[in-house]
Amino acid sequence: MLVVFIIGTAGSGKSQLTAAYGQLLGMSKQNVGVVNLDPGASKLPYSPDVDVRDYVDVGTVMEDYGLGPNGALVMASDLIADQIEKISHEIEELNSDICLVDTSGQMELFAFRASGPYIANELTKEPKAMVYLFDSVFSVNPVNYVSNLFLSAAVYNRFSMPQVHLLSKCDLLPKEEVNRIADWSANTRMLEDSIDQKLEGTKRLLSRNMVHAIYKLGLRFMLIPVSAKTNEGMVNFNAFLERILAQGEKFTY
Ligand SMILES: Nc1nc2c(ncn2[C@@H]2O[C@H](COP(=O)(O)OP(=O)(O)OP(=O)(O)O)[C@@H](O)[C@H]2O)c(=O)[nH]1
Ligand SMILES: [Mg+2]
Repeated sequence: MLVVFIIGTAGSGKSQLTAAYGQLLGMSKQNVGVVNLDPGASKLPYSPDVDVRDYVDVGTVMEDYGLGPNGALVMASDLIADQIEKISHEIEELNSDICLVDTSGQMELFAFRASGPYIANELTKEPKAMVYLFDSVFSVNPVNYVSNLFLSAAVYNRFSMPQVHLLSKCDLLPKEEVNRIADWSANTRMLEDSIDQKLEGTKRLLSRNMVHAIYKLGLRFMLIPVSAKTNEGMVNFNAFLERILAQGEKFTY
């Protein structure tokens, strides 16, 4: 079994991608398991085989501990970590070829608290990969794009797992914009040109230096445009994931 975590900033399309990719894999006769790891999810576009909401209820946590919604989500993440053995057992019982794990709406809950990497490690000893989403509309502005680069690098640093990068919701942008953003990931010079054209003053200087820092660290990747709505790019994404995993090498950066 291979376990694929879907991660990204709030609203970047994690749940829709989980649903669409799960469906696509199902059509190719693969045995797919889908796990919801987001305790705060209200409605999901798929029916999860394993659901952390069966273990932790955010509403109850708010009441029991006298917390607001965000504090309750933080607490919920820690409570999930306490239940990891049972959740892990449920996942094993699925006996799937591939298991898709939809993560918390608020990325920092999963990525930047101690419980996230703990959960990811303990959930399964099977091979794992991380799929990091760049929201298309958000990524049009080079400042946002560069900030997201840093976030994705921070996630890589936290989890040290093979990491694939997708440009999600690509149906929302004209083709030229999508290609331009994809080009930024392939060619730093192009990103620098856009920064010079679109940004001024401190933002330009800072963005340039941030790109250099990432470049110097050797943290590089290709963004694959995908849409969970039209399924554009999904086959490409699947092939990429398969190829890299088959080679058993790190496919990030
Ligand atoms: N046009 C378009 N809209 C999308 C796509 N994927 C997601 N959306 C929309 O973007 C919004 C957020 O999608 P979700 O899949 O819920 O995103 P998420 O990252 O799971 O969100 P949270 O878990 O709340 O952080 C919803 O309104 C979706 O309908 C896509 O590929 N194309
Ligand atoms: Mg979601």
